[in-house]
Amino acid sequence: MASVKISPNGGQFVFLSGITEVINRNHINLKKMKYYRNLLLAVTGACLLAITVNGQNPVIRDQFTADPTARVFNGKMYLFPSHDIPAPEKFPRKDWFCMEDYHVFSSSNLTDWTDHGVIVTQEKVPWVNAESFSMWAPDCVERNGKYYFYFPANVKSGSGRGFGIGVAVADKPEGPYVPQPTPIAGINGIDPCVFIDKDGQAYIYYSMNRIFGAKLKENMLELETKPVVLNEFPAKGLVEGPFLFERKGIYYMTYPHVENQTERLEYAISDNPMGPFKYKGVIMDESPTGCWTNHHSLVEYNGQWYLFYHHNDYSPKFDKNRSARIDSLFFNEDGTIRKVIPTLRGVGITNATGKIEIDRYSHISPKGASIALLDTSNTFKGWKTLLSGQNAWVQYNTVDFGSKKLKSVQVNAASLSGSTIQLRLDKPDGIILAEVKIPAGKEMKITESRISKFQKGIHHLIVTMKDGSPAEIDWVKFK
Ligand code: FUB
Repeated sequence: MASVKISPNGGQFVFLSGITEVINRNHINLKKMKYYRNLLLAVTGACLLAITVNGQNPVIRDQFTADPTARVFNGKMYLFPSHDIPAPEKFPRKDWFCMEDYHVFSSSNLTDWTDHGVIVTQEKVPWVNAESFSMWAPDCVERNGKYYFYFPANVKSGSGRGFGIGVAVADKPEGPYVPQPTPIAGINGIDPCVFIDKDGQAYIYYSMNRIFGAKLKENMLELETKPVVLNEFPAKGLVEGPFLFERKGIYYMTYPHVENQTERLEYAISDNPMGPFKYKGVIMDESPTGCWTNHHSLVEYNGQWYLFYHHNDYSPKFDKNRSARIDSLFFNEDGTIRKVIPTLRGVGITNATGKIEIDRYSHISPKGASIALLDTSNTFKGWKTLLSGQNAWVQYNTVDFGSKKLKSVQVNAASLSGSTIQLRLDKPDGIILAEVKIPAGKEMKITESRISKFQKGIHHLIVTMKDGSPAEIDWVKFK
């Protein structure tokens, strides 16, 4: 049976409507992939009309999305992030987090996300100080067909102190959500995480330098027990953003902690949702580029675990405007979590007939290849790939070329004195699908070339510099 061997250091997993296939460290069975791809198309075909195509990291590409809490409801992935915005005139702290509302997003394939719009805004919550722009990390859980959205915000002066945590209730994950008139009594904190155990007992966790935990009443709106500090977590270096989940009888408390310079994601385990917890290790190291916060959630979807986290991709100079990312996450046999190395490629399959943003690469040649923003004054326009040296390349994993012969390829690129690039399959010296001559010129231009050796199915795409002057490539698309 035909198979493709993929280099061992890519970490790419493929989401296939109910099935995930390990691409790395394994051989991909192409027949199986074709079957699962067709299944994916059949299942998602009906909803493709209403969605925006936004694969790769960051996953939401038209606004900032921090603190991503992901939850699976009714077989779909829902993303409840907080919504960073650049500080408006009326918000005096230009160097601080600034958030006035929440959106919710959903996806069936983790590649195409629908923005369902604003679900809660500071203007419409009776207890929230509507000038505080403090709608920080939220969570959402379902109980008995109702959706409970938990969010922290500054309380109005006179009605309490600092941060309260409120609840807004809906009949559907997309809303409409109706905020409760008051925040949960007895809580002063941020970053709520709500967990319902198998016996039906609900717990709320939150932070205020330390991690706190308490039982919630069945109505999900009031505390059943007084919050206590969960003492096993570091008292030195900020700890926040608790996220608790259960897997195979183990309760995992995962949290960002500043051990050194900036937050890294750590975890501890217990056999009880209220601990005591035992420290087990690091899930994700500190940001290599200094984004001070990292906020996360872990979720299993169709047999694969994912880590949702954030990074300041669209705001490299100001780390309080962040964007949600997703990478696959794996457990060892003994229940410990393997460290996740952040990727640009993220998760999901990319269709060959859409624009393939190769700057979200899986691998890059050690020399002669780099990425840069297309427009530094509007980062949401995305990035371009710069290929300068001969044989410099980028590899973009898991592109679906489909089953029908594709005849040509379009490349949006610029090259001052002109250059030739090659599109190869599966490895940097893999078969040449097409050669594209980028004409001399300063501006990006679409050039079309014929495909000489079409291959069906899912492959990794490699774009290599053959010769000529440096090239800037925006996207590649097959027809
Ligand atoms: O987004 C504001 C705050 O930054 C969150 O509440 C923290 O977890 C950190 O990500």
